[in-house]
Amino acid sequence: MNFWDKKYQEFREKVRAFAEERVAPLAVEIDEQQRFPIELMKPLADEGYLGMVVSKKYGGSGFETLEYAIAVEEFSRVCGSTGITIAAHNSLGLWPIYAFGTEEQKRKYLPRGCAGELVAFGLTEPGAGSDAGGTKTRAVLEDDTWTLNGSKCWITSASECYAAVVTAKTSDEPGSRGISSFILEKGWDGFTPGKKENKLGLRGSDTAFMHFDDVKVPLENQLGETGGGFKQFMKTLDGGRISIGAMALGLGQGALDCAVKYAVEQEATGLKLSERQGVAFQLADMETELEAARGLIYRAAMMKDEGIPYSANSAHAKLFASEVGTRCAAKAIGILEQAGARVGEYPAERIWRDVKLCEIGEGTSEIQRIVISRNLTKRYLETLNKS
Ligand code: COS
Repeated sequence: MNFWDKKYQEFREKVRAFAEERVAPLAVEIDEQQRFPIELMKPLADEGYLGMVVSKKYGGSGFETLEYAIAVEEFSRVCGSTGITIAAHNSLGLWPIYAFGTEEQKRKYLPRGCAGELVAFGLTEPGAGSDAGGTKTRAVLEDDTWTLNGSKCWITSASECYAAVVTAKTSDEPGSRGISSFILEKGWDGFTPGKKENKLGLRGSDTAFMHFDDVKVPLENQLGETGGGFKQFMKTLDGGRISIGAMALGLGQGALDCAVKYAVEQEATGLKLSERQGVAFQLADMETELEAARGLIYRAAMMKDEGIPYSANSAHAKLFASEVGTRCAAKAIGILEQAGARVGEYPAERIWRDVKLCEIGEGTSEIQRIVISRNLTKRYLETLNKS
């Protein structure tokens, strides 16, 4: 598998054409209005973009992770809000059901999800963000029914989803050990979306609280074994981080494309901006860093599909790409000067607001550094033990 194969180039062209035609025209409006573009869900699903990580057996489009990363990159290049909606639904909503669900759960929930009804992922809580083991949402089992109480926050598609996978504490074992996970359906008594976030960026995506008030969850909706929820969600985030890296890469590429166009079109004192070294060198640095990020993301994607442990690799990809994306957006605004500072005129300012959130969502840059450094020391200690 080589990511420069014609197959992937053709796939990218196909996604780009769809993204330019159907998504790009909405990007400014949904950002300004903070409007979730519900009308895009069916066309996206019809093209297979809302079931990318699921096999055809369960209604998905069965793409490779590399193709999925390319798609998220291309959608994010024109609209970060659409990028996060696709990424969160595929990686965080569908994937845990696909990876850990029973046959019945897969048959029940995946086809609807792949057909365009969103699935959300409820991990973060007001008091448990980076410390995911600090979950306070509680589930108590009685007569084959769990009763859930608590709240989740910063949940992508919390208001728009039809189902959600969520974690809750099911025993008093300390930290991560007593956490289990569940599939909940919208419309169940006591399961309600809460206040919508007024976000810096990704304003056309739906981010809100989720509340559980004595929600009755049948035993058959428990996902995986009791006490296994934390590890499931960590594995889910390992995959999700590839797609957040791809989002940041697409946003950074959008910033570079915007800066190159401006630098070629604008002249100052008889020279095109692109002919001035101060600008040209910045463009060169942007492309170099984006290519390096692309390599990390595609490598992690290929490792996932090959079954090679990739936890640290997806953290490398997410950490590097999100910080590169932010640098590229800031440079693009600098190159555009006043035009870059005017809201809504060029995409650079929107990209800068959107891509900053890639440094935070699905684990902050500091969390990625924890994941990477723990893997590093673990590998070193394993080498010592072998020698
Ligand atoms: N895959 C499989 N298992 C994993 C894992 C992974 N990626 N990461 C951790 N585990 C396991 C550990 O091996 C450990 O297992 P044992 O108890 O059997 O030894 C268990 O899970 C607990 O792990 P750890 O001790 O590392 O947990 P910590 O509480 O120290 O937390 C971090 C680890 C900080 C990495 C975790 O809380 C985290 O990722 N936080 C960020 C959460 C996040 O990204 N939130 C964004 C939400 S989505 S917008």
